[in-house]
Amino acid sequence: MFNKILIANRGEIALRIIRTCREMGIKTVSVYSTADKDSLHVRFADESVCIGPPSSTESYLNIPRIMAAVEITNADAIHPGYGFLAENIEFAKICEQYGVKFIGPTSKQMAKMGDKISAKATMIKAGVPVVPGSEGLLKSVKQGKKLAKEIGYPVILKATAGGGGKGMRIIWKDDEFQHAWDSARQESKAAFGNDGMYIEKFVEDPRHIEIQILGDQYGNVCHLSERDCSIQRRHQKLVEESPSPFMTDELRKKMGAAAKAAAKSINYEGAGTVEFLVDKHRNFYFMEMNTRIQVEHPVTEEVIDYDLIKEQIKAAAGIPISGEDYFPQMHAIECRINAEDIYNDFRPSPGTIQFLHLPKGHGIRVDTAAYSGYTISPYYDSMIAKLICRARTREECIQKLQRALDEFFIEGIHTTIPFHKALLKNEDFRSGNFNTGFMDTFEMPKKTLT
Ligand code: MV4
Repeated sequence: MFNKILIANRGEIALRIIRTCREMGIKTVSVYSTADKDSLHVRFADESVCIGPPSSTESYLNIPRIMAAVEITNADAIHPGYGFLAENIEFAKICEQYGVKFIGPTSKQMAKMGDKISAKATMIKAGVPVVPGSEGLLKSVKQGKKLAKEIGYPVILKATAGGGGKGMRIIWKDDEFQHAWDSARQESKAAFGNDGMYIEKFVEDPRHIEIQILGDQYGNVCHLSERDCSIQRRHQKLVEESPSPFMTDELRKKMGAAAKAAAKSINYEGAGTVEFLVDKHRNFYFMEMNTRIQVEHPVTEEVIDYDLIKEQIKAAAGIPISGEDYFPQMHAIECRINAEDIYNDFRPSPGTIQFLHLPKGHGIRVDTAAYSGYTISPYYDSMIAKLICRARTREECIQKLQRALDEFFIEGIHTTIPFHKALLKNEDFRSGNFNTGFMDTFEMPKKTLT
């Protein structure tokens, strides 16, 4: 087992990793920017190293400075958390060369899923269902139009380097193709430095359902069931839950098997997530694989009663898994509490939390690094807490979330709490009748006092 893990991250996930390390008797090193000098991840780690000014590129994304922190603290592993360097192939490669264990897949495994077109080709070979579309890069508008006609409109144009909906265009008819092509290529060139494009049949009103998987270094893979992440806005998840209200035992078996086949085909080690689009007929299609621990991992932890960070660390240390799958025993829902003004287009609302009161009690978990007096910096993302409730049924879970939100007080900044309260009253949400288009028509609550 590792002696000392350096956590190349900040905020709630850094704290989350420190907690598991302490339980496992592993020493921890935090790195931090000057903006985070008073953060809990700095206080709770055994050692901490300042790696630069607030700007991410000069601190949490700065590989030489992080490797210098590894050097001076003699850490033998790095946990990247999510975001920042978690899916950076170059960083994983440098860790390998340097002889410090990157807690996650190898750079080679990561690279196989990094580029969308090659990931899709790998999935076809593994027998995982993918959306019908172009095989490989599109070479021209002419070729694209010809393929689109064969597949049938509407189609969706995607960037091979894409993510978060960038460089993506829905095309409804032939004469929209040229414009979509030009603008999507320009956008993805600017965002990723790569303008490779492909097309797929556009799946209308899909659900976003992802399967958590875990692999060891000996080719064993298990799945840990699904999370439904259909409640999103501009590709930002707002709420995640497990089990999915749309899931059946049969579909879970099929999607679980497909996710395992996906992971096995690239010899995947560590925790990962296979994302699928699921249409109204319960056809499912591989979308992409996330080669990291995700923000919403607690939902899975709560329903199967398992510490995913601990399993990630064990897998990275070379401990084998049994390969047995896990199924939800409870229902869990996570609400992301962001410092955003929901009455102004979810605009970020950084600032100082004047007063913080967290909900407590049976079945309630709050993952956060915030405290009364904590200042949310404009340099990083706006998530300040994750409220996760667990109960035997979805109905009880929603009741518990409502009670918890009613005793959640954050003063001094705007938060997404009023949105979550309104969502939980929505009949379509309550009945499980939602897909990724839900937020396009959801009516925001009226602004009230208190
Ligand atoms: C799609 C799709 C419909 N059909 N692909 C959005 C992010 C990117 N990773 C893939 N995305 C989509 N791909 C086909 N063939 C619809 C989306 C999509 C979406 C997917 C998951 C969650 C939210 C979404 C919101 C809009 C579009």
